[in-house]
Amino acid sequence: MKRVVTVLCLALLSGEVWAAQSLRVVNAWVREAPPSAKVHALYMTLENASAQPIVVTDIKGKEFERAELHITEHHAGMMHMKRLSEVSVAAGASLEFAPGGRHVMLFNARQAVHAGDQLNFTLVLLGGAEVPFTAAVVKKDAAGGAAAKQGDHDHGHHHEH
Ligand SMILES: [Cu+2]
Repeated sequence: MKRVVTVLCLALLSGEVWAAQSLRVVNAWVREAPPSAKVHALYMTLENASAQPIVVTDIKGKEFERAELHITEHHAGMMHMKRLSEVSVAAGASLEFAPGGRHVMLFNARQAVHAGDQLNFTLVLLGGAEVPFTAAVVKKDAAGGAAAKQGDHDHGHHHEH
């Protein structure tokens, strides 16, 4: 029995490494918020290059006290945010975190966050493997602002207070 357990553990371990190596985080960005903001939002695209689904169970942000996987839903004209216990990226597919949908809610920045900063995050996968990545802080005005790039709004739209 002990031997069976050992073999299972080894299989799980190699599975973890493989999953961590197959998941890529692209276009990760954090929306710049007013200095008084208690929360920030992180957006990104997760790409699964493998032939099996990869499940993300948690996320950690070095510069924040807490980070949660969230989704914004619309019910009868009302907007709700719901915490997700996990997200699954299908085999060979990508999963988008974008304004108005999935996002990572970041609570209580340990220090001021400014456009241009690079922040450090770690995705935790089912089984415990971790995928570190960085996200740039970007200043964007409206929700979405798909065309907005870093530097596009450096002409007086500062939110000082
Ligand atoms: Cu949220």
